[in-house]
Amino acid sequence: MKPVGLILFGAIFFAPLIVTAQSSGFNYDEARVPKYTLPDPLLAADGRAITNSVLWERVRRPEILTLFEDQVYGRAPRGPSGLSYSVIETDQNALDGKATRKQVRIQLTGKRYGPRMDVLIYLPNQVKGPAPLFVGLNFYGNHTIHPDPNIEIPISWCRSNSKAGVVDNRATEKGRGASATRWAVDKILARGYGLATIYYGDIEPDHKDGWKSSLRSYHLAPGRTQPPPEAWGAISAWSWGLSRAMDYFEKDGKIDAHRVAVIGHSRLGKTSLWAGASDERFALVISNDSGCGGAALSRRAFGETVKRINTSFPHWFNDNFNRFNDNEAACPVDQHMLIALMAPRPVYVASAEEDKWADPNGEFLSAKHAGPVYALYGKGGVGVEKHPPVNTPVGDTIGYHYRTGKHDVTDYDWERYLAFADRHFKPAVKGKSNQD
Ligand code: GTR
Repeated sequence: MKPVGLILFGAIFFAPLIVTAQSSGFNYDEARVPKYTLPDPLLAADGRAITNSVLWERVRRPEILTLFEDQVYGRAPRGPSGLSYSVIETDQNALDGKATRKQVRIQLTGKRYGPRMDVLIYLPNQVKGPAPLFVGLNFYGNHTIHPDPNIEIPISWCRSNSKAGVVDNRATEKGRGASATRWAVDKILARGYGLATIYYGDIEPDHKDGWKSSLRSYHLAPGRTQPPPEAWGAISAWSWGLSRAMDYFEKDGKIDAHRVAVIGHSRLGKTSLWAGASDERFALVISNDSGCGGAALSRRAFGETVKRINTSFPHWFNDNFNRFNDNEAACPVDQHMLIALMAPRPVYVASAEEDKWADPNGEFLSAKHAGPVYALYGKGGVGVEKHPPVNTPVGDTIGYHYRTGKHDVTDYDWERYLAFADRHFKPAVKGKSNQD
């Protein structure tokens, strides 16, 4: 097969920095998207055409994964050989008896000291067997996702945000429930799913020197004072933390570790995608408004660009990714190949109309161009050629929607994710699917 040679023409909840729906000096005009050619996910480095799922899994998938490790997110170390954790709190009668709450402390080095993260878990009491689960990182502490007064408040560094109750870079009581609109806890439980969340700053504080106090510093080779250019960046560290949560889920008999969906918003959507790509135990992957370095095609340079993201957030990706500043075409991968790494698992990409910074069309096109890899498994992709209208979900094993409104996670998004999970997971409690 010949290279496809696709020629194409082509803020926020308490966001940390001012994330605007549009920033000046960046392109928001579809007519000004540069011409670009996407690398072909089905063409191996040695020129071989990848024509079936065996070749994909043996040859091309490992190649693409390695490219993303080396050039974009960085190579993460293996997890610790033994998982060191303790259940620090549990209540079988939480949320008016609807849920069992567990708070589990995981030591990230595998030893009894050093960096640790707290996992908050709600499991639906009406489900008798192991429950399927959504897991996602949060921005300001587990206590922000629900007003439940028993949720532990993190002790790790937090980005300034008075609305989220952060004082002097520490979380406080005032933050309880501050981001509850983004976590449809009641809906999730009523539909028979559990929910687990972790404060991402427990894994690594989100600033350029955050790695020095995080587990990344525990993995520096002797004699080194900086991670090497291909080493893991913060996104990779955060997704590594999600994998450690998965290590725990595999040990908890009340959780169905084969039906865990990983979800994330914005930078944490970039993280959920990388977690799903690098750890195939995640059975379903959701990207909510993840944008540049997440679902959006970098080559479109629409809204946030590679140069801009590497400049604003030099710690998110590995140092090699800087090579593609103003030079996206030189990158051997683009983000449709990241989506393709989920195949044949279900993956959902969501965009919002007012979130131009994240390039909704670029997010859609990534989802669409991952389709040929899903086709190797006989699975349907987004199922449409053109970007769908607002509030019109599409897709089979690759789901996509374009919601009205801003950069956020809303009940509308959760309704779609629950319907998608219902379709692919067949949970114990039947929900009315709003998508079918
Ligand atoms: C912005 C960044 C986006 C997105 C967002 C967020 O400042 O430009 O890529 O990640 O932050 O995470 O809220």
